[in-house]
Amino acid sequence: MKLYNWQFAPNCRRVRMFVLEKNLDLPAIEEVIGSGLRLLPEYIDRWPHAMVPMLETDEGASIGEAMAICRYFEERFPEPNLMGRTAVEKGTIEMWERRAYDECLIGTAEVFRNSHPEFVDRGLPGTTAKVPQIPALIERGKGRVARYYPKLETQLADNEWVAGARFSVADITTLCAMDFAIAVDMPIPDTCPATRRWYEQVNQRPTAKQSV
Ligand SMILES: N[C@@H](CCC(=O)N[C@@H](CS)C(=O)NCC(=O)O)C(=O)O
Repeated sequence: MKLYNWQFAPNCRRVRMFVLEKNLDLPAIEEVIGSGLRLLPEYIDRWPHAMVPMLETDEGASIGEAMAICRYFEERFPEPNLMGRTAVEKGTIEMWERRAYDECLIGTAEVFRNSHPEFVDRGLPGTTAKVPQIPALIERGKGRVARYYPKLETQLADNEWVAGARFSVADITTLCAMDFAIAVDMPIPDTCPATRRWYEQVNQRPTAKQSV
């Protein structure tokens, strides 16, 4: 088993933290990022989807998409459960996981990719075609993250963890997305005390540091 990885990338951290929360050793890691924050050409030849993370399984399958890789581990190693047991729990966890990804992680990625000098003509991942940066997306991404924080705050004011009473993959994606937002200068607002309480709590888990 091998994980094709970019250590800084929030989507790769989602997988690393998930595996560590399963009390598993990380798979062999191959770092596939080269100079200029570009994926190595030999990796793109191997995986034309041109994104990380990607897991090569013991069965010889190649699985991309962080949540698909997490699903693979959840099915193979069901305990501890991180994706829900009942229908309601599964739906609720997926809902909050997806919100963290769409609104916080993608919102931040829009800010990062459309402003960073290494991403000129690389406005989107997943292709070697030239995709120009669009400066207007910086403000749009900031607005998306700014609107996400109060939604999460409302949820965390009434719940210990992102999807309810117990830790789940929704907390993992939320932490990875939020640390990306913080790194891109979109910290937790002062108006979000429950989110700050959660952030401190989730950071006490050993996997929060081990996955960085
Ligand atoms: N939907 C994918 C997104 C993966 C993605 O965007 N990966 C980024 C790193 S976080 C990437 O591969 N970037 C390569 C590049 O920028 O060239 C997932 O959830 O895994």
